[in-house]
Amino acid sequence: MIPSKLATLFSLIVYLQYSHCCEINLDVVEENTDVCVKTPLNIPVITTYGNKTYYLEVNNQINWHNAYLACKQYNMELINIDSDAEFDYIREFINSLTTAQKLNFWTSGNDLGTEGEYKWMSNGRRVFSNRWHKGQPDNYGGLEDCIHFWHVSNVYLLNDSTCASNMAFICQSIKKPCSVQRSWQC
Ligand SMILES: [Ca+2]
Ligand SMILES: [Ca+2]
Repeated sequence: MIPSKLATLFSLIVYLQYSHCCEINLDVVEENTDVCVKTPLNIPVITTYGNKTYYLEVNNQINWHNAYLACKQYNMELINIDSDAEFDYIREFINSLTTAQKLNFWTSGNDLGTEGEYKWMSNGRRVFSNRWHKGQPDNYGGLEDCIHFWHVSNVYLLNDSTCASNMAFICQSIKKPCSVQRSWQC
């Protein structure tokens, strides 16, 4: 076999052996998978309030639609906020994070269905909140349909923004985190 073909064959063998390499493998312990939720393993920031468990994704900033899908992949929901007390708890928790983690966070609130009629995507309920930044929601430029925790002047309150913006996000679940173990394929 000529050297070039040998090199191609070798490359193919290496690819087949390591093509899955360096992907985090979520090995969720099988027990109680129907009553617990898989939590992602890349340094999750987790807290609880009432019967909810929250996962704050501070390592990846993505648009609202992808944030919604990411939470679904974790068997969770993009956060809905049931009360101002819940908002205040989440805000205080975010304030306790490091400076680098004090990001803008997507919620599931949006008026994509009907302009000006804000609902939580996770449960379909209307958004009733007294925790808006002054003058918000303003549908600025006619382009803002998704609600997020907005960090302005060192204060977190709600704002509507363009859904295509990339932000951190918060997933929620009423299920408890499963036992998980971290493993690498190579
Ligand atoms: Ca809007
Ligand atoms: Ca706005």
